[in-house]
Amino acid sequence: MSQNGESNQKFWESFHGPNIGYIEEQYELFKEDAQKVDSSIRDLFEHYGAPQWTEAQGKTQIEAVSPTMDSVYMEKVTSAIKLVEAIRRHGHLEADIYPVGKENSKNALLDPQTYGLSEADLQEIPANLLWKDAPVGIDNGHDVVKYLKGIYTGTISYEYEHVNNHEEIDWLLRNIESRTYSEDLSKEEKVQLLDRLAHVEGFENFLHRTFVGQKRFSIEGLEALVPVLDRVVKYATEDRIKNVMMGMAHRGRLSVLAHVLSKPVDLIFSEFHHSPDKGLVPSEGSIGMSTGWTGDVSYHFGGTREVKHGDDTFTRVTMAHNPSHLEFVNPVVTGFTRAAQDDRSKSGAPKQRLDEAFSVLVHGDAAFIGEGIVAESLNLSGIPGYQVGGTIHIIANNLVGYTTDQEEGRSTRYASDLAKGFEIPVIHVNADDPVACVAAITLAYEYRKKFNKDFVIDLVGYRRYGHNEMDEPRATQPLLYKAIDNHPTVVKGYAKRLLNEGIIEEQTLPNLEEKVEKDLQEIYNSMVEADLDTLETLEMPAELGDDLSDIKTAVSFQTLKSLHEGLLERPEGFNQFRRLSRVFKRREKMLDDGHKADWGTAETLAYASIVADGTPIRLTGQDSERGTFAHRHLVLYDENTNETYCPIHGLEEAKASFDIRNSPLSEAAVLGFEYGYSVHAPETLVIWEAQFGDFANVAQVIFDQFISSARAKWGDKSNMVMLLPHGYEGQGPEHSSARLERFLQMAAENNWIVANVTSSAQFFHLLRRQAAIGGTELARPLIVMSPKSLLRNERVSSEAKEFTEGVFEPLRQQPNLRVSKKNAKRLLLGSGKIMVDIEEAIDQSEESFNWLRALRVEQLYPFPEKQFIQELKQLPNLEEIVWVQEEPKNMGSWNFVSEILGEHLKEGQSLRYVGRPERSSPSVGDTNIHRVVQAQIVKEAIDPLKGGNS
Ligand SMILES: Cc1ncc(C[n+]2csc(CCOP(=O)(O)OP(=O)(O)O)c2C)c(N)n1
Repeated sequence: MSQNGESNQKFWESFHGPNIGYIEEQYELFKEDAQKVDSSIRDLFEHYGAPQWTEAQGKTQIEAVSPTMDSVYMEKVTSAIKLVEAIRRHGHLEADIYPVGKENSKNALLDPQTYGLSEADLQEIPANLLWKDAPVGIDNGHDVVKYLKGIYTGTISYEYEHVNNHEEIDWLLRNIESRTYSEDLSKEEKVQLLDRLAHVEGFENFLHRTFVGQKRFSIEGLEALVPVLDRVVKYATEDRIKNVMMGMAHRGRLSVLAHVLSKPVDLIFSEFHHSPDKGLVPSEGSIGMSTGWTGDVSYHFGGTREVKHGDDTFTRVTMAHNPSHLEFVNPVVTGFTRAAQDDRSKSGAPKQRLDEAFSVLVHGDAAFIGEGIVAESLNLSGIPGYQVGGTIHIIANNLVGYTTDQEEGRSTRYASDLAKGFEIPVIHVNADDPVACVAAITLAYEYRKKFNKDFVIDLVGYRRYGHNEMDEPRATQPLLYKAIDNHPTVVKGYAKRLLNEGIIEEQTLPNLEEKVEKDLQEIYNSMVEADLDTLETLEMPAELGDDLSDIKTAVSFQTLKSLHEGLLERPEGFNQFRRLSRVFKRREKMLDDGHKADWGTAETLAYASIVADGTPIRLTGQDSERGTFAHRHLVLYDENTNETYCPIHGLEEAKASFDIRNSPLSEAAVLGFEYGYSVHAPETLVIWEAQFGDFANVAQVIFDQFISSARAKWGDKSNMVMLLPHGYEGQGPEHSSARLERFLQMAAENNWIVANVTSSAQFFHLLRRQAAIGGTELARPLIVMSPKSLLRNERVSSEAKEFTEGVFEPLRQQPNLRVSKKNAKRLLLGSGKIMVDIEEAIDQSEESFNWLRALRVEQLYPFPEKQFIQELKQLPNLEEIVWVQEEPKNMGSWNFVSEILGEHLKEGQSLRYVGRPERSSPSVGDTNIHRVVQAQIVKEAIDPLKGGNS
């Protein structure tokens, strides 16, 4: 109910005699049951409170008037209120948002006749009955309808009815209807806007003429995107926000890089010059120049720009490098943003500072609604571990997706409709009206600043050329392109408007165009000799060749013990779940003589020691706080209060933050986010854990386009860790394999490490080594085939001295074989759980195995070839090398290792595979069959009689 009694009274006083009775009747009904009155009348009572003339004036006037007249008039008022609401809600249906190719027709929802209202009816109704904030000069219902239609059906239109927060709706309504952010640009600003647009158009024209037949995915038809992004940078700079993180696809990227990111145009020219004639190349692939050594095409590169504040501070604008795969950059950019916002310098959870950074994402209209990663990414926007205080989304809507029309591309009215489910306000704005576009971004910026929520601007323009400049769109969109061919460019249209307003002269635009062209030509001419012909070939950084064996990862017993004890302490009064207490009780002795530390303990100690070294950690994944297999328990719940406690936060020794989060049920967006976080926070050890390893394939694009190749393409470094539970345990085709083969197939140029380790100490050292390379040239990601049943297997537990003395061993001895090297006839090699199964079988066997030597390949990539050769040298009587694996032959490591192993065979020696045959599905479904097959593999691997393939 309104707080302002005086204005309430004024409102009710605007009702005239006959209506008072009607209102009173309605109010009596309302008091009985609010649902008994029409919703629009109910709104009035809820908003303005009880009618305030009730006692004083009411009765006498009612008697004087016929009740029929009351209700007729009130019906009109109610209808008019409905019409006004319809304009707010459905105004976009008639809005002038399409520059060309489409037009909104009159809509019945916005027609007074639909509500039984004539112009005269509307004129009879006082304005403030329909709109309490009606500005001066808006006197009656007819004025209100006209005015609001001007606001909601012009070149800018709004959708915010799906937002369920009253404060937000109220803010939006007030600011939209009072045109708070519909700036009246000054004369000077208008001319500046024209100048900017002329530069954008001139730049595109120059590229078009100079680099004939090359793809550039021109911005033309959506030129207003540049001044819109200019505004974002301006506002962020004024607010001294340290980072603006941008992400966008190919469309208009070069113009944005040149104008918003200030990428030198000569650099862009040079990249074009080095590209082959892509008319002959069907895909978007080509060689360009970059900070990586294999490079990428020019319209995938990002850039950074620093805008000074006048002192020694600045706003850094970053455009993320982008793969061709549309929209997958979105979570990567928000990951950058969160990394910039989080203060990780102290123990405990990081402190998020929203004013450090925010994200702006530019989307394609077809891609925004079509690609599922968009929904996944929007779902992160309100989740505590992932929210970034609101992202501004701009849909660069050019009506067509490649050659696909909207009707073929979506089931929704607008490309932006997906955003509505996330209660994100939407503006549709006509890209031919640059002033409206500036107003749209201003409102979006202010909304984000106030509510820290996402905002979508659907920037509706067109595409002057085909999908790229060599595509002929007239073959697929003939009518649209007839219209586009006859449609003036935005700069021409805007210049005409300024000419009509008397702001510029006839010659202003031609002069401007000539100058832009001349300047670009001069830059081009001046660089032809010097720069255009020098193609720099880049090499992989030498540091990536380092095998990381010099990194010390052991921790002194004293430190380890102290951390261990600290981890087992609980805050005063914390009621730990009783059954869990038994788990922690068991852990108490694990570092003592004669005891061993299990996987969960070793992992926790690794994290504890890493934060004690001053390196922050962020660990996320589905159910990662507890751990899918309930081994981790790094977030504990008080049995009585639900309060949580993370033992790592309680450590006195911790010098950096530790963040652990259960992620939403997403792989692609969450992995993209974590990857982005790790690139932007190189000093942090970022870990993503898949629920089961095979679900990682839902994030395949992030592995292919970012994690495996971003450094070679773009120079982006990451040391992030991916824990992918893997192992054949009879759980069927979808819970067995993390598709190890795919990671090995993509392994090259030390792009990542692929490991499958079989002791808790090995895991401890591996994690610590990974933390140590963060932020250095040595950095590279780590893929771990992590355990499931081994988490509870005594055989993988390690003694304290393995933590205090050891290092990570890429190649490891099978523990329970004591063969003399001279006698060894068979060298059995394998990786991961199968080697533990074999260890068990050897223990249970009567056989002496004095002919068998076995090694575990704990790091599959880079393959520990040096150590392997060393080993071979000591086996003079070797007859065969056997590779054993539990994955089918066409999967797992066989295809990868067979080539390496084969190269080292000496005369008379053979290489043999033991494992499952080639299969289309990773495993059988029946547990019993699994057991039989698994046992056969183990048996054959250690069978003294040589055999063929199992
Ligand atoms: C994941 C993915 N699928 C398909 C493509 C091929 N492709 C590149 S652009 C494009 C059309 C995109 O349309 P829209 O999102 O409207 O952006 P526009 O190119 O029109 O600016 C397609 C299908 C791609 N790059 N990425």
